Order: sequence, then structure tokens, then C-alpha cells
Amino acid sequence: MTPILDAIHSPADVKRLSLGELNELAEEIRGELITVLARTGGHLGPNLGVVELTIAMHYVFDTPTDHFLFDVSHQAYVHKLLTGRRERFATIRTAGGLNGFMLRTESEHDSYGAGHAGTALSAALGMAVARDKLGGKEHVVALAGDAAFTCGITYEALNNISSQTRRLIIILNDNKWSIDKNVGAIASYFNKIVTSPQYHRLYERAAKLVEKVGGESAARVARKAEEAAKSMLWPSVIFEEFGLKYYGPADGHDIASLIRTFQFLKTLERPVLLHVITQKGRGFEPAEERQKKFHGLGPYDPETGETKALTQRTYSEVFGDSLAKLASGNSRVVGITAAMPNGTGLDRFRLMHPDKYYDVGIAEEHAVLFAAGMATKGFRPFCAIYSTFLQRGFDQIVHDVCLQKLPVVFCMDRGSLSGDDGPTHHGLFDISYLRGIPNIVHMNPKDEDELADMLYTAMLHDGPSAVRYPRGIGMGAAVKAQPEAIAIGKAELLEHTGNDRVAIFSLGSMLPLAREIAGALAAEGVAAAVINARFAKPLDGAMIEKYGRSAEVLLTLEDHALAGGFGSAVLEELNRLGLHTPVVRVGWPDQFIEHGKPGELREKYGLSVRAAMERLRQYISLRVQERTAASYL
Ligand SMILES: Cc1ncc(C[n+]2csc(CCOP(=O)(O)OP(=O)(O)O)c2C)c(N)n1
Repeated sequence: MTPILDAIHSPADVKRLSLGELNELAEEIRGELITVLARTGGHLGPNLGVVELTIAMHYVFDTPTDHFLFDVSHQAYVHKLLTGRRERFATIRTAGGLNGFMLRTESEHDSYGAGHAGTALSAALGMAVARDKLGGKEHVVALAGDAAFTCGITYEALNNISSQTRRLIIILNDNKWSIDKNVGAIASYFNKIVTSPQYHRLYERAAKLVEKVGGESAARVARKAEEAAKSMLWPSVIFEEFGLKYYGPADGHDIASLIRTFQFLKTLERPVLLHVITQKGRGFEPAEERQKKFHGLGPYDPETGETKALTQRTYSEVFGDSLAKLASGNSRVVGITAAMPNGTGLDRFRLMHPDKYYDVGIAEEHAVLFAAGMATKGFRPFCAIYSTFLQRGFDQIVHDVCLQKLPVVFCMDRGSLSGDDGPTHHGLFDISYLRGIPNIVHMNPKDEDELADMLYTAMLHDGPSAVRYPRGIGMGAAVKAQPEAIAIGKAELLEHTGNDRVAIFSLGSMLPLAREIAGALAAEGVAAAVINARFAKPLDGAMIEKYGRSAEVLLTLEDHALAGGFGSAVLEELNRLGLHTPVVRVGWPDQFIEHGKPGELREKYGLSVRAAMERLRQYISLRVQERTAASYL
């Protein structure tokens, strides 16, 4: 039963509620989150942590006139529930349903889309400056988690804010957690503030004063008291050095006090940062106890929080185990993650090699540079970064790693459609953004065993390399006890007859589709070679030439954008060879792909046997007709 939530159709309905009703609303929202996400999966923990915060924000501010930006925006579900999307909430992260992140096209209340971390402060500043230029009065409020303060761009924004605008509200939502425990100096610094009894007393005193007297004069007194004490306690409060007024730490679950604080912050004519303490997973015991697991997960039991155990190892797990094995035999191997130890499987490596494991925070650019530095001293750094997040490190890959030919290995998990998360998380561009860079080797394993071989190959290779593999479980292939090196740039011919009219060049995980297509062609009497291409760079030029000369048509398959992808690389090679063999390229079209089940999306966008056969038929039947016509003459 959710009588209060049922009556919320827009933020205006939130403003009509009494404090008691607001607190009940918070509980109803918690229930809704727990039951809906049990079916769809999603970011349960982060959203349970911001229920009161989001309610108070909507109580005080007026979206869409005012603008809310959520960093990453994985914690925007409560905002969705309060902004007219309650009826569709059960569709979240399902095909055709609500997206799991803020989306400008989804609602006028989503003023800024996101999915990657660290963007909120810069974008909020841009909005605030645009508002100032246009003479607007609206408020811009950015909410960012403590882990967003491990991102370099957050500091680039902080460096700019006070010189650019006088009105911007930043909420630091501090729950001590990134996905794993938050790391680094800033995490310790926040912890110091939060655990300081003096600070707490100070904030409470200031809050009481604001409550009692209200308005600007109280604020002035409070500010004075705070400033005096702050400078006694700390040499400086970091945000104040950046020119932002710091308030906090505040209880992020106390709606009444949050409302009062926001009402006060609204009146200020200077950029402010409110430090709010919340508990990730609040109100659902399993999530309170296992913060990491409940950050984001698939369907679970709404009573116990139990999830179905996978029967097979994921690619991430195979990666973590294989790297751990390599590190056992090579003291120079190190593993680097940008705040994703569990997502990448590097947590398994951490267990065995804690001294060779580095979590640098959500700092992909830094991770790449850090790896480059280690490589100059003879180490073999393996940077485990999802394909989508490695986009952040592009310049460092070009300018630092590839230009200097440093042996850094990029292990790109989610090099595929990401599925439920949608366009911010699909890893469909890494071939395009990497293959134009000189010196890099780009590998794509067909199964788990080949992933282990490619990691081994990368370790032995004296230069930069990247290995790309998909999300989730693999093919179920057994991994050999000892990996074997693969010759760089050599494809693997898996099926051939000597009289193949079609040559299927399959990249990575597309192999089952390649075999199915070969089977469908065989059923029509057309022989096809199946090639496991393995490398998007360097290509196996000899294999392409052989079939470019002998087959009637080449078919390329990739779980990647067609623009600049593997098929494009094959076309370039044919062009270099002066061959005009037709090429049918199967991959993702030149548009951002929405969220949904990978199988359904593949069907929709033509990454299927049916679509490939239809397109091949044009060339094969054409040749047959040509021959028939010729034989009449
Ligand atoms: C550039 C980038 N790298 C990694 C991620 C993966 N990621 C999603 S949420 C998250 C942790 C966010 O922690 P925090 O901002 O403190 O918010 P919380 O979930 O604790 O509320 C990470 C690392 C990402 N979204 N973007």
C-alpha cells in the first residue's frame, strides 16, 4: 500500500505534504524501490540512501524551472518517482521502459543526462553561468557522491566555480562508499570531518541557530561561529579554499532539517557545498550489510536479498583469475582498477596479490598515466577498465602509452552491448577509438580460454595492447592449465571446405552467430569459411587477401559500432589490396543504442542470422543469376 506515493504526480504534490506525510512518503518509496528492483535489478543501495534527500530537494526547489544534476545519476530513481514517472517505474531498465539514469528525452525534470561519474559539477556550473548571462533566477543544484570527488574533472570544476558564478548549490552525498569502499586521501579527509565530534557540535549549533532566528542575520552569526571553529580545527576546509562556502556535515535522513537547510542555502548569494551524510542501502537490511553487492545488481529476492548464483564463470571472473595466475609467475605484473574491483573481476586478483593491486578511484585518465609510469620502470600494468569508461583515458592512451610504446595492457570488460544500463554503458566504440592509434594491438577472444591466452600474449608483448571481452558469462569453454601465446595479427581458420563462396570473419564473442550463419548457408548449399579474426589490429592481411580473392562475399561480424569498427578495417585492407570483393558488415548502426535485453536488441538491429542471410542473399543470388545468364550465351 502506497497511498501517499500514489497521489504524487509531480513535485507540486510533494510540497503539499506535512512533515509526517513526507516521512511516510519516504517509507513508501523505500518499499517501492525494494519491490520493483527485485524484478528489474538496478541501483538499489544508492537510491535507498537518497530517499529523504531527494524528497527534501523537491520540497524546497522547483524543477523543471530549477535544475537538478545527479552525478552518474544512478541514484535518480527517487527523483523519477517524484516527477511524474511513478506509473512507469516498474518498467525501469526494461526494453521500452524508463532508463536507469537521467535522460533529457525522458522528462523535462531531467535537466542533464549522465551515466559516467564526475560530470555533475562542470555541467552544473555551465548551466549556472548560462543562467547568469541570461539574467535567470533559477537554482542549479548538483548532487554528487563522495566517490565523484576522486574524479579529476570534479576538481577542474571546483577550480572554476567561484570565479564564474555566485549561485550554485552542490550537495556532497557522503556515504563512504564508491561501489567498493571509497579510496584515497579525499575519502580519509571526508571521514575526518564526519567523525570529528567538534565538527558535529558546531554544525548542530549552527543548525539550531538557523532554526531559531532564521534568515540572513542568523546565517551571519552561524557563519562566524563556524569559521572561527573551523580554522581552529583545520588548517583549511578544502572547499572553502576553492571559494565555496562549506556547510555540514548534515544528517541526510532528517527531512525536516534538510528542508530548513535547503531553504537557507537558497537565500545565499555565493556558491555553497552542503556535506550530507547518508547510509547506502538504508532501510533494507541485506543492502545495509552488503553495500558492495547492493550498489547495483540484477533481480533478487525482496525478502532476503538473495540473488541467483551463476552456474558459470563470467568473463570478468576469468580475467581476474587468469591475471592472478600470471602475477604468480611474474613479479612485474600489476593490476589497476579505477574504482571497479568487483565489476572487473580484479577483486579476485586482489585476494591473491594485495601488494600488486591498485585502486586509483574513479580516475581513468590517472589510471592510464599511472600505468604508463609503472611501465617505464619495467612493470607490466594491466589496466582493467570497462570499454565505456576507457573513453575517458583516450588522450593518455595516445600521448603517453602508444606514442612511447609502453607495454600497458588495457583489459576492456563490457566490450559489448551493456544491456539494461543503456547507451551510457554500452562498450561499442573501443575498436574505432583505438585502432587509429599506431603501435596498439587490439585483441578479441572468442571464449574464456582464448581470453586467458590473450592476457598471456599481452604480458609477453613489448608494447601497448588491449583485450576486449563482453559482459557476463562466457561460452563455458574450459581454460587450459597453462595459457599459450597467440601470434600477433594471426586469425584462426575454424571451418572451411576449400570451395567456400562466403568467408565469415567473426570477431570475439560473435562466433556462435558466425557458426549459425554458416549452418544456415550450408542448408542452402552454400559453403562458408568461418574465421575467428582475433585481432581488430593488426589484421590478418594474408587471410583477408586469401578470401578476398577466392570468396564471392565476405561477412564481418562484430559486437561493436560499424562506423570505424572491425568491418571497416577489413574494407580498408581490401582497398589496400586493390580487391573489390563485396563485404557485408554486421554490427551496431551509427546511432546510440537504447537499453534493453541484448538478445532483443540484436534482433532489432540486425545482428542476427535472419538479417545476415537476407543481406548475403543479395550477393550470392546475384552471382548465381549472373552465372546462369552467362551460361545461356
Ligand atoms: C567514469 C566512470 N567510471 C566508473 C563508473 C562506475 N561507477 C558507477 S557509480 C560508481 C560509484 C559512485 O559512488 P558515489 O559517487 O559515491 O555514489 P554512491 O553510489 O555511493 O551514492 C562507480 C565507480 C562510472 N559510472 N563512471
